[in-house]
Amino acid sequence: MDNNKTESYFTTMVKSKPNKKLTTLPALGMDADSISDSFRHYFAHTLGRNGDAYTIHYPYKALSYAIRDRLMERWLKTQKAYTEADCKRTYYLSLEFLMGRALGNAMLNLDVTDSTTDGLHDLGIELEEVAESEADAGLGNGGLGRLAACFLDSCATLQLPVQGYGIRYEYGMFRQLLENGYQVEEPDHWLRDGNPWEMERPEYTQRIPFGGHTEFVRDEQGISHVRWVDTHDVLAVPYDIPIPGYRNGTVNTLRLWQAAATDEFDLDEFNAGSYTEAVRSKNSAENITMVLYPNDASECGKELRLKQQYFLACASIKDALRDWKRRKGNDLTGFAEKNCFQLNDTHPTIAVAELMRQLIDKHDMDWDEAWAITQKTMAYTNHTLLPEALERWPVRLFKQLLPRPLEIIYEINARFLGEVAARWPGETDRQRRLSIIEEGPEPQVRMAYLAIIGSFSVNGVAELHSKLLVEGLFRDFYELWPEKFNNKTNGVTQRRWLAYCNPGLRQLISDSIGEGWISDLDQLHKLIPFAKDPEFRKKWYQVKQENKQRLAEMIEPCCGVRFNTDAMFDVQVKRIHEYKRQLLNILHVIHLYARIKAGDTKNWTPRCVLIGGKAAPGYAQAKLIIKLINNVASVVNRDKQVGDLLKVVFLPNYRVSAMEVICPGTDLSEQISTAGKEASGTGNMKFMMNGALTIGTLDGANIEIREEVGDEHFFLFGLTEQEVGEARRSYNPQGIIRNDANLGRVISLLETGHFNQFEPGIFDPILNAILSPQDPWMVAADFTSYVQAQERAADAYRDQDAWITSSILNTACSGKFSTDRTMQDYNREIWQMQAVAAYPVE
Ligand code: 26Q
Repeated sequence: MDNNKTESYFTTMVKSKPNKKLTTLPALGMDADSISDSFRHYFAHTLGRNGDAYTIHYPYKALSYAIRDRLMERWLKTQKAYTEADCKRTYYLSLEFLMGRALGNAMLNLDVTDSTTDGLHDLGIELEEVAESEADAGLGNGGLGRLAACFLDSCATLQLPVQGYGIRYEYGMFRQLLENGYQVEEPDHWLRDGNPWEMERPEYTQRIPFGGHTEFVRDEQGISHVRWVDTHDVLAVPYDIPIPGYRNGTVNTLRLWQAAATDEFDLDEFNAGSYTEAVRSKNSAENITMVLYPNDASECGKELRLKQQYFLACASIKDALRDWKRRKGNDLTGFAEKNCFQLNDTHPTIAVAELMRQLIDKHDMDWDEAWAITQKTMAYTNHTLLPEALERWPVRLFKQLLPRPLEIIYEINARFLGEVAARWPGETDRQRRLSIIEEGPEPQVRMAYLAIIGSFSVNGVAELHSKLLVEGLFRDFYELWPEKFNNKTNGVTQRRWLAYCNPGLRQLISDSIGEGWISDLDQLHKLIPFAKDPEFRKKWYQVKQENKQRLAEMIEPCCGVRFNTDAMFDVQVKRIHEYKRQLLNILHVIHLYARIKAGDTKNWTPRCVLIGGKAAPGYAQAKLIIKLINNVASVVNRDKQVGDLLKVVFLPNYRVSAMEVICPGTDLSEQISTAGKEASGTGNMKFMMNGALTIGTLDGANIEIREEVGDEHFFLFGLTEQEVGEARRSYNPQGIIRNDANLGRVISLLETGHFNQFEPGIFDPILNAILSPQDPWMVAADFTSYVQAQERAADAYRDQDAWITSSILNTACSGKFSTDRTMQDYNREIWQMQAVAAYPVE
């Protein structure tokens, strides 16, 4: 620690000879009796509960501790194995880790689900009820945060020394309620009842500076140094969460930082006699990690968010350097060969400047040496093509909060622009375009540019996305450094997203092809021949029906609507955003309703449409789309003439644990973004893996999904990315409406207020958006082709034999979309680490 004031906050570390006795314990049993014994120990002795009356929370806690103990021994061994192997490590820096629930996942990976079920059963307790009482760890918005969680799972399974660094938000993603069809947000105080999955590690607390100013000082040799002084410091206290690999004895770490006030008083306040004011100011420090920003696609420009970003970057880099010095002493040569920082979007990108600062100001390195290390250790992943989502921070704010990192950014920029000028002499316009600082009345720091300049690798998250990045947003940088740019197509972990969430299908698959697919998803290819087997298809159908039943049972109490499992379950769950076009989906629902009302129901396929997702609290148009979905649902679901031909619901509070029930019970997966806007999508992969067919545009990873499964098992529609660009120039929604009677009928139902009889005019902003020639999302442009694709899907569904065949093939061809493959790609081409086994075999 670079300030002994911090050290006094905690007990000083005891230094003694290595003492093996302290940590050598007999391995804990994994059988039903051992687990039941541990469970009762925690329930009665630690938690002090008795068996006559208790809330479900206590069995949950007792079981979590029992399972955690079994992770702990493996965790210690894994960390020891990494130290002994002296291996290269990667740090995954992310403002979001959307972990969901931990208990079921830990039991699956430790292979104790069956023994635990039995052990608890003997005590008269149902495991399922216990596991259901766990709150989701919702420390993320959506795709990017869940991707980070899947990455950690795969790295532990592949025995890669990857550690996650994130923030321990006191409040995670808000809970979504509906009032009169409108989204209402409620705080998610997920830590209220304690979190058995975290270990506080106060001994690794770091001190994070903010504010103040910089000054030059000369040392005895006359060399000048910069000091960042008069700072207001905040402590970063780490909490570690175990990340178990799949049955391999490896347990990696997710380290989450929580802000705490230093115990130093503000002297001015104190001297002014204001003791209570001085104590109160602890709040402002602790506010830093209070809440996750629920904003998933636009930068918000809030000071507190920038503080969060620096807090994470500074604490994590200090921690990585501390660990290096613990193992290797003060010599930092070789650091770049043994460490890598993967930046999850631009959110932690201030780490580029912060690593430079720590190397130069704290480790006395010269600029060139520090820059060489930085450029060899930083790698950046981009997750968006929307220009409005590219992070920018006002220079003014930066200067106030982070004066020293800002100076370093200026210096990085000056040297970089020098290179640009040398390569393209006289091209001042190019220099202006490439500058990290965007000039204007309010100059801004472009975080993506800092990330590209400071990294040796820049990747997109699906083939199309990576291609569009180098052709568009980052074109100038690609011209300069083509070798930096690469693609890493996203994935999802099949442990959570098939083995754990779909036990019926897991059993059927494993009975047919063995269990190898759980750690080698390409083995699902072995299912292909089974698609021809009528007996197998029948079993596949039965599993799907059971999963649809389970989903229907989740929906009914929340939405008051009963889904008939004979109908096609048509699902779109994801963040609500105009580019994802939930609006197009609901327009199609209105079209189906209009057909029913017109008696046009020959060869009808009954459908149950499920839509779910959260809107950013400040995103009015997205919130209005939720209201429209709910209003349409209440008209459709009440209509006797519609009956079971069509049902529509908006499921409130979509989250990881809801998806675990939704994706196994889905027939048709809606992936309908405007082409070129969805970087990848990962929900699309979860659905495919669970045997849903996709209706989708040529966008993000949809393209690769269709390539893998074959176009006859995918319902394609819509303009391509290139066609979107061309059509935009003369886009005329009114003309399209005149030429498509179906769309005309839908629009007039909206215009006449059919879905808002007592709320006149509320949907005008939606109508205006559809009718505008400037509509960036081109909803009207794709309507006709979408309806046709929906008709193909409906017809296909009526041939159940063919549908099930396609369903099997979707699962069988989903091997590419495992994050195991994604992580192997990252490791081969970016991180270049050796795997390290903690146990020889387990
Ligand atoms: C930025 C600044 C200030 C406040 C919030 C944010 C912010 C937070 C979260 C901006 C963006 C996000 C999340 C983005 C995200 O989830 N992107 C998705 O990433 C997935 C994983 O790569 C892709 O599959 C999706 O296509 C992409 O939309």
